[in-house]
Amino acid sequence: MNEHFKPSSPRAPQLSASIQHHLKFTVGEPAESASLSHWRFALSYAIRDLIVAPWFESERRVLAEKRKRVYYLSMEFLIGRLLEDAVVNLGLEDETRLALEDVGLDYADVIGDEPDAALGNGGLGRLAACFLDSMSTLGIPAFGYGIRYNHGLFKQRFADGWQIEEAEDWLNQGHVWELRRTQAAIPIGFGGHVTAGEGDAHVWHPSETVLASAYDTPSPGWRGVWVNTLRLWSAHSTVVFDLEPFNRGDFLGAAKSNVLAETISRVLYPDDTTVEGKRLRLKQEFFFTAASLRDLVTRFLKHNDDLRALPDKVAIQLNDTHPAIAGPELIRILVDDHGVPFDDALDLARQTLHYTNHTLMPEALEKWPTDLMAEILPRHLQLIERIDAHHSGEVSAAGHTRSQAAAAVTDGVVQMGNLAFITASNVNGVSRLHTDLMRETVFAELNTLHPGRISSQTNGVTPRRWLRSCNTGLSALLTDSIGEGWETDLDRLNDLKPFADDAAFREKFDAAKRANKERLAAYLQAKTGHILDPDAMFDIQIKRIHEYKRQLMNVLEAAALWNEMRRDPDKDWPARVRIFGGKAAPGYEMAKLIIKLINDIRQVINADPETKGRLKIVYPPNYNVSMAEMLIPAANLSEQISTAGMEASGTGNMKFAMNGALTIGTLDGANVEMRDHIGAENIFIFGKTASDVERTRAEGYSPSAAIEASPRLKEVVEQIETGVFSPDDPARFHSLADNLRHHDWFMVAADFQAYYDEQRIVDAAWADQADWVRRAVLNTASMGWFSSDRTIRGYADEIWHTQSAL
Ligand code: 26Q
Repeated sequence: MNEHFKPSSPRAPQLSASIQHHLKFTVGEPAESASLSHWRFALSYAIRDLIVAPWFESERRVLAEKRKRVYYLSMEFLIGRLLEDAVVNLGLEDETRLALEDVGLDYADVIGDEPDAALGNGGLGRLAACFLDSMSTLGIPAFGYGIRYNHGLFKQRFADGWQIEEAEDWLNQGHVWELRRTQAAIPIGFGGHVTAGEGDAHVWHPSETVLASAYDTPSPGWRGVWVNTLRLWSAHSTVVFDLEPFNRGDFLGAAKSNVLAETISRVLYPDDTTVEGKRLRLKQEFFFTAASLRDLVTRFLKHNDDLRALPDKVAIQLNDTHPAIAGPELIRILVDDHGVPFDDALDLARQTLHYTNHTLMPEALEKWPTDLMAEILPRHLQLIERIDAHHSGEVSAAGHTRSQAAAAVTDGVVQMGNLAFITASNVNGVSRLHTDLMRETVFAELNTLHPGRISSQTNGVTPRRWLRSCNTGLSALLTDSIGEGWETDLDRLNDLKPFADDAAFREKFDAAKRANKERLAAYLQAKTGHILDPDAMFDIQIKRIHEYKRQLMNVLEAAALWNEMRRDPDKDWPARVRIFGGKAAPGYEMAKLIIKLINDIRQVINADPETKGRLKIVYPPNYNVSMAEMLIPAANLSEQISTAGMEASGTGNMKFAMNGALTIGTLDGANVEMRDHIGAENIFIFGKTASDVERTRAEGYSPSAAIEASPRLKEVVEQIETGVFSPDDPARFHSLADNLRHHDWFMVAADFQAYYDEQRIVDAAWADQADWVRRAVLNTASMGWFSSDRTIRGYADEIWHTQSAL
């Protein structure tokens, strides 16, 4: 077949006409002078038009059928680009390609022109985005609620190998997908005082009020049949403009109230571990949670008259504790605004709210000082104390006692995890291991007091974006071999298993991988100047930079391998490219130092003629969702090497395996369940288990002894200490090396040798290419269970008790 031949579609001319129409009347640009961005806007409007009718129809159906709705409250929605998602979900790729070709444009260029909406830090935010896609695809009526940050996650660049953060500006050209809802502005108060009212009711007199205005983005499911809404809140001043100071010539003073109010939704907190002791963060949390609850209660009351029916029509999922003020706020709405007695209000809130925990790390569990709470949310602090007292009473009445470890308020601090647990009917972990550990550690006592409240919902990822869109070559091969429909029924990938032994199929599978690697090599060459050999093994670790994720162990192993290659240059070393991607929280000094170390080691290794062509390190700056979509399909090896017990689930691990990468990893998070599905023989597992880690710590772990026991590690640590990788500043990494020798909380030294040895097993496996590809096929074939559709069905059946409207 002529490769330029494309089947014509009756919809192509219509789409072309619509694009032309929008270019002229919505964008306001003549075709002759239109830039790539102008065309991208025109195409986006044309596609958006096609979503409107099913969007209205979905809403109409929910109301007509009086369906229960899910409200997913999340501080983060890491949605990335939306145009390709919409085109692919609507099934309009061929038509779009043709329409763009008509005006001399390339589909990938136009798609690639859209800035990422980086309204999240990492896994938790991306999970929320995958869940939106799955809820829409499954036809589960839902709203996502979050914040419309003016500036999403910072842009990362490297200056001499150090991370530099710059403000991100995704709204700069305007955002095509959102619609501002001026009717839906909600006043949100802060501070002030409380006076007693009738019965349990009180009156809160805030000292400050800001307006929350709603921006709606449609979220179309597969084939655009069902469309849910992502509603993001933006903060504005209640005062239009302060004319009085302006007229006096005090221009700064005149702008003040607007600036202060808008600060609330200005930036995303670039932190995924440590609790920022900042009042602004607490204000952000309350701002979007309160706006969302008032919005959904108003919607409920439009169609129902009895608030006691709330749990029948509404399920609220709290994405971590960030929106956990929802408990007290919902109770406040019921008690203070609607006269519901406190005990009934607590009951209703509990039946409506559900809480997902994403971390066990003590420093990442949110805690708010009660004096800060009293200052910003005085009524909520009263309610939290009352909720806590009520809970304590319940526990005693049942013949138990409750220690401070299970209280919502202790020693002048509000424990948001405990508060969320106490005010929710279901609390879930995000993988089996994580859920088990939750039951044994952070929530051990609350779990005994409320057996059955904790459930496990292992994460998943949307196969539409993370397979169908980002890997068109493999997707076409899948459809050719197992037929259509796998995009919404990912268990069908199982049908691929017999093909693993079919050499002709393996060749095609490998050709798809090879094409993805070539595409990535071209992209990385343009971005970093590095020339990559697509025949080399692409070994990738992409995620936030954190000590527990152990990018340090990865780069130390690369350095140890380099030493070994120089010692034994005649050995048949396989060619590898080690690719890193990820950002460090700006205040996280050790993570930033690890970035610098990776870049310093990269420079030394890449400059060595002796290992040239065999080992190369690449670290493209500003890793984001779009870069992930390019990297993941091109990976041969996926690095999932966290200290066991610390990665709640991981979701990148799933994306890689689905796209036919083999995993080297620890028995942590969802890796454990991946091994169960993939089979231990098709995944490279090494190192300490979660219980080994616990035992080693209890016995008194000595990192210096571990370093002594591994000559290869010892050599690398000494090289770092003597400035082999930082000749301009030999002391640069002394703090890092000291930490490794004397603390090493994340057990890099303890696992190093096992990791090194496992990497040599990977080398040997790579040498047998046919068998490697066979295992890669089996990885893809085994990953059906990790679709976020399966996860959402779990939430719908076991937590929300909602049904598909389809
Ligand atoms: C809290 C307080 C103040 C400022 C920031 C934060 C904050 C922000 C983001 C705390 C945590 C986060 C993000 C956490 C996160 O992404 N967790 C990841 O969630 C994924 C989805 O469940 C899991 O797969 C990962 O294992 C988990 O690390």
